[in-house]
Amino acid sequence: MLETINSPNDVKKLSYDEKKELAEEIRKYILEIVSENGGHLASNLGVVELTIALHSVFDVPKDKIVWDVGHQTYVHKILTGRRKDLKTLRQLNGIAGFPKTKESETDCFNTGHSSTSISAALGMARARDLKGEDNSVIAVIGDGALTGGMALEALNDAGFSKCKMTVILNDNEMSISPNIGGLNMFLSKLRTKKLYTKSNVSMKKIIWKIPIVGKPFVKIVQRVKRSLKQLIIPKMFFEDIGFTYLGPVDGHNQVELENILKLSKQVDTPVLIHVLTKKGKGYKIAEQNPDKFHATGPFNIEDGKPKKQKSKDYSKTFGEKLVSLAEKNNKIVAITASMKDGTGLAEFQSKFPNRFFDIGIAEQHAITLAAGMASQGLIPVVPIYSSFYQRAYDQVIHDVAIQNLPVVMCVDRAGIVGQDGETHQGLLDMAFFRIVPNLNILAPKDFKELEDMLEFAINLSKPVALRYPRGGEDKDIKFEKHEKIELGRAEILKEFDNNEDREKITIIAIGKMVAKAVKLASQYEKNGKNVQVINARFIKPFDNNTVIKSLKISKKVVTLEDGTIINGLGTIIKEIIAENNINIDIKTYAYPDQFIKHGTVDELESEYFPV
Ligand SMILES: Cc1ncc(C[n+]2csc(CCOP(=O)(O)OP(=O)(O)O)c2C)c(N)n1
Repeated sequence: MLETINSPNDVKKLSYDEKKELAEEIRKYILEIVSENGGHLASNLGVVELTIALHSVFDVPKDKIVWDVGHQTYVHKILTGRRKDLKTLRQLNGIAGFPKTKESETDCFNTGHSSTSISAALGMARARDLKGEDNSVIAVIGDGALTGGMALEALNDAGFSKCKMTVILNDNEMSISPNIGGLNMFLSKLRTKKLYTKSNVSMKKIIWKIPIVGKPFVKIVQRVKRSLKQLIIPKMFFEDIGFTYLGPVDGHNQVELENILKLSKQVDTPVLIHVLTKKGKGYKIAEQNPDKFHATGPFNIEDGKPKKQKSKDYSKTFGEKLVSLAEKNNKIVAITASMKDGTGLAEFQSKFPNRFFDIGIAEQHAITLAAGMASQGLIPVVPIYSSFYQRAYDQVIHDVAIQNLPVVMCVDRAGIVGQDGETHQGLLDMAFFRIVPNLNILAPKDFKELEDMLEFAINLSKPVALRYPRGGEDKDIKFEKHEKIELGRAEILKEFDNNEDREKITIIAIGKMVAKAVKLASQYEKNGKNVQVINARFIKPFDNNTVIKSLKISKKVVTLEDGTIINGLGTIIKEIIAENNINIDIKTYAYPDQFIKHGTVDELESEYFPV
């Protein structure tokens, strides 16, 4: 069956029995590929019937489907002519793990970060109306993504707009971990409200039995439905803010799904369809461990065990050190924006449940919440991935930095993250944080330095951004030296050999690139140069004195950093050279001013760094 599907038109021709078979084959195919390449498994297994239904009822690219986060688009890619290409999923020059307009005209909007779909879809719907066109616009958003502020801002606007559009709420009760929050409590009432579900089903039966005889009829039915629902559920949030609420519907029942989608097409105002799905559907091990199989590396299908054992990484090192510091200091609290496991906070949560806060996919709220706590004497530690810190930029400036509050902002996954690609690369944080007054910005060269820096940051009583990369330490370089961390002090890892005439070269690096600096130094030494290696440690305050001393006696300076070439370490050194009239050659290694595609960390680093 799968071999015959090359476009959505092929899906439209199938009977319901054939679609059932297709769904099974798609699950098998996705399982095979993700178990080889890694990727987002459980969310994709959960949306198989929903995606088949969408492509049965709507016509892409004329109709627009905006996938929130976009991690659940493997089925969509299979059905829109990329079945064979999916084998190259997330590989260098292969197809992306998220929607890409460049990849297919059926991907109408790029996503990767959560909670953007309703805004984008409303934008498309308004554009359609202004242009006098008549296509459908659909946002598909998970219950996790609905906890993000942007989604709520967009619901507020969309409901009031009266604009024709459909929001599909894909409710599997999970974010990456079990979903949290008041909205989740509200949704669970909708999921389980027996009375409501019953009446809804009979209402649907009435609607579907009567042939659709035009829009006026639908309007009357809507009005009747709304008043009935108001009687049954006193606070029908979605309806109250301007949406027609349809559902809940079983997200694995092909017939019901397609009927409700067809019905939604008849409504001229915003519609929200509440679809209940099971994360990991069809693969028992993922159904039982949906959080573990949200995103996974390669694994054995038979037992779900990873093909490669995960070694210790920076996030785990951070988590363990935080627990040991929190044991001695009860002012320390930890906040996560729905990324407890990814950021290494699981142990903290189990040891200090009262001091741990999972606040939903809400990075902006996380930072202002932390600022509020810090204003009352607590020491909030907030690990968020670098690319998601982009969301909280104004909160870092307005709520933390201006008030000089002691929030420890841990910038996890800083630098290249690899196969999630351009939306997830953490290449901008040094550049955008550097210009924020009052902020202290640090990056460790290895695990031990991360532990020391975390302790330093917690005791500093000032705003700190502490950045560290995805993965583990450098495989080749083991650092023996770990000088005490002092504010704004660099560490000289290797001094010049004195009394020598060999050409002097200063190599300055920060974070994980310090290991590369050491390797580069030995290459230069083999070529007869006299090299000094400086571990900058701080981007801000920067250790001008140590660096100027070294630059003044060098012929050349080389900088290495895992961030954009603009406004990072290289820029700092150029500023120092210009301001102090130093006559020196400079070579900067950093990422170019571009969005960096997907590929493994090693593949991408070797493309941009010499060692
Ligand atoms: C701004 C932002 N923060 C965090 C993430 C990481 N993230 C990716 S998917 C996800 C959970 C999404 O849950 P939901 O929307 O319910 O989709 P599901 O996977 O359950 O289908 C999270 C937290 C992200 N992509 N964007």
